[in-house]
Amino acid sequence: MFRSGFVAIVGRPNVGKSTLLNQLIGEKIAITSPVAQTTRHRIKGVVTREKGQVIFLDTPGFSKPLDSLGTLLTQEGMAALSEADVVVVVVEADEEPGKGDYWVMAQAIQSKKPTILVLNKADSLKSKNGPSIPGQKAAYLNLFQSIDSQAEPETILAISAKTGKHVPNLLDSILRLLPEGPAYYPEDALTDQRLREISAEMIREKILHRTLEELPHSVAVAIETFEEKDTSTHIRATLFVDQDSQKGILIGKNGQMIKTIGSDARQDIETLLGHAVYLELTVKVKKNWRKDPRFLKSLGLAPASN
Ligand SMILES: Nc1nc2c(ncn2[C@@H]2O[C@H](COP(=O)(O)OP(=O)(O)OP(=O)(O)O)[C@@H](O)[C@H]2O)c(=O)[nH]1
Ligand SMILES: [Mg+2]
Repeated sequence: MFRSGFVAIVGRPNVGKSTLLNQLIGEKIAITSPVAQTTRHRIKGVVTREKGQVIFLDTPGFSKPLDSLGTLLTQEGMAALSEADVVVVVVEADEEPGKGDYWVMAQAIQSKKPTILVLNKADSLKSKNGPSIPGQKAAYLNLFQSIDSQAEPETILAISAKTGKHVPNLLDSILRLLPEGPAYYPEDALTDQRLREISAEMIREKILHRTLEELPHSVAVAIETFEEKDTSTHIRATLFVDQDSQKGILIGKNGQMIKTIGSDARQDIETLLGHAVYLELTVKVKKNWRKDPRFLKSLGLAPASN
């Protein structure tokens, strides 16, 4: 029997959802960073095995919305829950259960979909005096059942999205829960994102990595041109920041920061496209872009529609 369906990966920001998606797919299609709210769109990743096809929906971390962007991010998570056949709630094995996890679990329980509880980052649990895996599993299960004593996750798994440990077990558990169905995507499909969208995301990832403290969420990336030639691709992108002072940070002394970001991003995009990339970056100020629904829409960050 061939099984197929949609699986929403949800959790608070920074728990490792996108890292998990990449590990499941076996390629980097989603950007990751230590900064919360890295993911801004729902991203589909497709895994096809002999037993079935799973379409994963990576979502922005659920958090209390503070502006239009924050509201959009939470809506993306809710929309993914409503589309899903199975829900994977990701929490951090090396952290105590908290309010954010409670909120995400409550949304999953409310969806009434079969739910798998995944304790990620099990690799960073230090064995000696800190919490143990069984202890953490019990603590998170407790939190889950404090919301609804009748509710129960189908499975609880401790994994490492980073190293891949126990990720195949997760995939097996998911496949068992999916209904019989056809392959919705070709066998070799990995994602529904276009290359220009992934490229924009890779530029954003490098900005997050290089300007961690200074520019957490102030940058939006717009691809102006994306010209694929025989042996190379030419990309021009505009980086929008919120304030004049951020423009300086992003450009850096003698243009060093923007040069480094460009060179990091170019390498990743070359790996993605398999040939040479010419990348030209321009920085512009667009005040309060995160509160501007029309601008968000122009970036493809429109409210989720089904
Ligand atoms: N040690 C360890 N670190 C991990 C693991 N998975 C993810 N991380 C790290 O956790 C941070 C956040 O990872 P992301 O995959 O971006 O997290 P996310 O849940 O997608 O975050 P948002 O998109 O902001 O909601 C990154 O620095 C990852 O390298 C893991 O299994 N072990
Ligand atoms: Mg993410």
